Amino acid sequence: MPDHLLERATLSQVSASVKTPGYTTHPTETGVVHLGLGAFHRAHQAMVFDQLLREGDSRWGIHGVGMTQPGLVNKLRAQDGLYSVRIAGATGVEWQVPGALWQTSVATTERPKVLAAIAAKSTRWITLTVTEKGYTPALAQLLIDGLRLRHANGAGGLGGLTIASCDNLQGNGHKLKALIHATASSQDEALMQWVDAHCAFPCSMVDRIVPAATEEVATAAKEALGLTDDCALSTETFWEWVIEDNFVDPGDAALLAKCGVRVTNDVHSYEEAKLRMLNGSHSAMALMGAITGRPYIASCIGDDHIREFVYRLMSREVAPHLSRTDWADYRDALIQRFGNPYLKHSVHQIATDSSQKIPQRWPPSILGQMAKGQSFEHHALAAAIFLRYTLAVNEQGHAYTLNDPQAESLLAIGKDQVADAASSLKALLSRQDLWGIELTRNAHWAERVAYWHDQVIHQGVDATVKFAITLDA
Ligand code: CS2
Repeated sequence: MPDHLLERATLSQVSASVKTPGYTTHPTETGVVHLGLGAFHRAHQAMVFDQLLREGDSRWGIHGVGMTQPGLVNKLRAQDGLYSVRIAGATGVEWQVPGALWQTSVATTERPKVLAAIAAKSTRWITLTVTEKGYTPALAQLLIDGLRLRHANGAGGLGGLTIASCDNLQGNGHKLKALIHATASSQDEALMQWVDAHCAFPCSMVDRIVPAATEEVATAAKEALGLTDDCALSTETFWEWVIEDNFVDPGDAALLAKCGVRVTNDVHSYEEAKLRMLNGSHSAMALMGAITGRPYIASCIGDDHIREFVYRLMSREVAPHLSRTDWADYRDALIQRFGNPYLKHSVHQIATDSSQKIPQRWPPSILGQMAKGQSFEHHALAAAIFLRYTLAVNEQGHAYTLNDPQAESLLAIGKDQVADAASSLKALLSRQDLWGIELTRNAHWAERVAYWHDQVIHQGVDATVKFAITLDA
């Protein structure tokens, strides 16, 4: 097998079984600036834009911005923005090389390039996947500076932008717009008026399971492509993108819809179902897996008691508060998706930033159950498991790292939990940033988490989960 790198010059050598762009990947004029060039964007939105480019609409080439790490951007540059994606589902496996990534830059070291891209005439959209913890004043300042440049260039007739947050946050478009307004200085008043009048901030729900790249996938890519690909990704067949019908160019709605994107005025019901069912179960399983030594989500859902736990969590405690009525089908499909053997989705990857994820994923269901006087035992057990996770050592005695902006405070809370459970529980459950004000004041919640924590510490996670699913609560 030749040891050539996947790049524009070698694209024609890619094995015929692999779907390749089939259009000229354009070097400079891009239509979308994407902030947060992680695996997710490259296997989700970049593939939707690839579809639009395939249909001959050249306005969807991406300028991808890595927020901090130059490593991935350098690798992608060496490959002219090309990379392969293994798509695995019930019907088998296929490989595709999307071609939408035309330009790249790193926000920390190439800021002027990013600002110029936001201000460029050809740019129509900004999309963002900067993760939950990325919604900072620094992000807003980057956008404000880019928009200021665009506004200043506006004499030449530049329009506003559709700015679509695609992170797992409820009401993500509203949150981004509010953050920009809160960060803008008094000198930016005219700019903010222009932003309000000419830019659109649609809310979005995005869904596709895309684990971080691994060596195993790179090896499989070499086999499938006949070329070396240092940026190969693996994902599932399923994908969903639901976006609010709120665009600067109203014509974009029909174009996206044609590619399978759901354009609607009711993103909220999709967001809440996805965050609480998919992501809520993901966080619970990830923490269980980290403690019990299961490496992947598929290894968790593959065990009957964990699958039953997740099924009950979704059916009994999440579903009653959703406005999406087809939740039973959604739940069953999720359980299938979690079991996809190709994904090898690391529990430690999902447990990363738990302090930023849990607030969106669990409290709304817990509060919903409380309001109806219904049981929240599954979530209480999940919260107890989260506390056990902060011990940073699994049940086999192996230490693991807590990758979390709150790691220091969580480790301090968790370290004495075996000897002094009451203090750790009190410290964790009084954190309003995690649970919200109402839950921190709820004695019944605290009592149930303490009950499950005692079980987890003394019986272990598996025995406790097995016991929990025998309860009819
Ligand atoms: C996961 C998500 O890492 C995580 O926290 O729950 O990345 C999840 O895989 C995606 O939201 C699926 O759409």
